[in-house]
Amino acid sequence: MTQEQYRLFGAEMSPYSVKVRAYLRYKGIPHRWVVRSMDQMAEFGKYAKLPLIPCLACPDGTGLQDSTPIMEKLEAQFPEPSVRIPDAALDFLSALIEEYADEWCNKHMFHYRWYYEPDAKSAALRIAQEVVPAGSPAGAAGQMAPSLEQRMVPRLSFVGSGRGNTANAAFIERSFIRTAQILDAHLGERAYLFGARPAMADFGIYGQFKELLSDPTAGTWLRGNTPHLVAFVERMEDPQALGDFEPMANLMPGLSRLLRDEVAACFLPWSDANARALAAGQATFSVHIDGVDFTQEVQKYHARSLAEIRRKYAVLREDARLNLVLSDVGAQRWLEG
Ligand SMILES: N[C@@H](CCC(=O)N[C@@H](CS)C(=O)NCC(=O)O)C(=O)O
Repeated sequence: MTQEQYRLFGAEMSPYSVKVRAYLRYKGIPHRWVVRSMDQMAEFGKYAKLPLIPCLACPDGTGLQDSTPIMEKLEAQFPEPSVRIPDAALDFLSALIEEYADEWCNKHMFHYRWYYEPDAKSAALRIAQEVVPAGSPAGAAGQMAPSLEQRMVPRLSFVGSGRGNTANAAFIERSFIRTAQILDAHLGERAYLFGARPAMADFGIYGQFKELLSDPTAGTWLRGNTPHLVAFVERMEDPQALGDFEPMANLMPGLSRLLRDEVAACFLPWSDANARALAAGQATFSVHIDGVDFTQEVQKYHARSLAEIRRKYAVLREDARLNLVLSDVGAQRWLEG
């Protein structure tokens, strides 16, 4: 390893880790991928303030965490090839879809990974295989997997899912199928979400769908129903610019569907209700979306990221083209906060 190299502590099973890895690859930033296995915990601990991956160890000895701020910070240092879109309105939509992917498509991902027993068993074994120390005896991962599964299944409640919570589970699956179908149609006409090169949004969507694709139930459905989305995930493993971003008029038919039916109809009202409940000191909250009363535990992190996307919108509040799109799809009121 050279002194100048970044090291990305992550895991193949972590959507935010593979998201940042794809970004580093696209930018051509020299880096080394380090699986945060049990024998890397001490090294990881030198850089990570929170026990979360990804964590980027920088050549100056500092550590960065949280995928979106990591990419924003690197973007300032390594401007080309840019993942920011010169059209400010489209660039905001890219940030909004990235936020949607990180915070809402993660519900799809986490639900499918742990809700059905065959998926949970498969995920637990694959995670165990990644984290067991090098040189462990054969069978060590298999021994570790059941306890991992036992620890993770109850965490379905963090995303509002849970075995026995059939109403929420059906809601999350409907949202997943709708999202995947909209993305598939949109990606049938272009290589990336905003045209012939990747933007911030692409990395967020890729991270969650790469994981969904690796899990038995969701992966089988995606392979059978959404070939363009599957090809996109494969392309994003090592993304290359193939041309330019497209103008707004070309992109809006597909993006409007995603923004209307998912971002504005489900994600933003849910995130707004979560932030309000947190401010009111509640432990759980309920919100009526997509014809369902969706109830779940309040989550602190989502409130912070909602505040951040609202801050980004406030900067562009006078952008008439952006406001037209956001009001047309029903997203504006949620962004005004
Ligand atoms: N908002 C964070 C989320 C990071 C996160 O939730 N990471 C998960 C894995 S995907 C994690 O580290 N969980 C605890 C663990 O695996 O030990 C980001 O974008 O980086």
